[in-house]
Amino acid sequence: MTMTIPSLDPQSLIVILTGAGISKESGLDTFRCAGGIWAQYDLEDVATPQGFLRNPQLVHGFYNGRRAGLLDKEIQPNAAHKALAHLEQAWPGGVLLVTQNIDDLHERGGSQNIIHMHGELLKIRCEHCHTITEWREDLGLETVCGACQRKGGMRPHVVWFGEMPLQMAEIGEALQKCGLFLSIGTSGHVYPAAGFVSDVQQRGHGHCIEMNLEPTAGQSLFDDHIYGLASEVVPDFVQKLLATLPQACA
Ligand code: BJW
Repeated sequence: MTMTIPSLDPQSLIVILTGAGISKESGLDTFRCAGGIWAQYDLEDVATPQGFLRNPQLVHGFYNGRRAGLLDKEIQPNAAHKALAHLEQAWPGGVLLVTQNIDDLHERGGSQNIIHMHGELLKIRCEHCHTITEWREDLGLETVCGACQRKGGMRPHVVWFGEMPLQMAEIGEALQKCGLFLSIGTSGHVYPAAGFVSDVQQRGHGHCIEMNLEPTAGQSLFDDHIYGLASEVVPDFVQKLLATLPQACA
């Protein structure tokens, strides 16, 4: 496969948006692919505040299952997660990784500068006192908040439809100044993440590349496209991008 490598000032910031596709080869389901999560569950039931009010047990069961799945020993970061961590260590201008994923595979792959804009599966939040707690067990209506000692108010620390994604100001600032925007393994159906490419393009500079198994709905907004498995195209791209650095940086 031929791959266009942009000529990029080594001091420019790289912003990377990732979605469920990057974790697919680690064994986690995507949402909208055939047989994916939304083929098994109605998103209105499990990924909206209204669904949680209607049937909290169903929502807790949904996230308890996914949390247990994530903690399975078989689920490990793949070559794409690791390559992005390597890029973060080696790129002089800095890398901000914005993930829509609630798994912790980027952290386990070695990335440090991460924003989980849709929250984290291994954290829970108290709706009474808003304390966020790391959590690796099942969660339920009986779970007591370790901070305020009340029960019945604990929920997964995730962002459902209709809720505001996290750290939007920081993301917006980075999108305003990045030299390269990479979108990896996301279908581009969910906003505001799907609009990040337009935010970069509206500035009139900043190169945008889509990496996915196949063209997405927003493909025409990107300057370049790299199609293939994330575990193959991402390490290849990172290696080639780092090879453009002057010797003193590399
Ligand atoms: C591979 C691969 C491999 C596979 N290698 N690739 C009408 C118009 C516009 C917007 C709206 C509207 N009505 C409502 C809205 C807003 C709404 C929205 O976008 N709805 C759309 C459905 C229309 N958005 C919201 O409500 C958000 N909040 C919000 O907008 O607040 C107001 C606001 C205003 C202004 C500024 C800022 C905010 C909140 C969205 C919350 C989304 N939550 C979820 C659940 C989180 C917790 C959980 O995980 O359970 O987030 S939904 C789900 O979708 C999850 C994901 O993060 C998100 C994105 O999915 P993703 O990652 O793209 O996965 P897939 O499955 O769709 O795609 C996978 C891709 O990988 C595919 O393309 C494959 O080809 C590819 N792939 N294998 C490479 N091996």
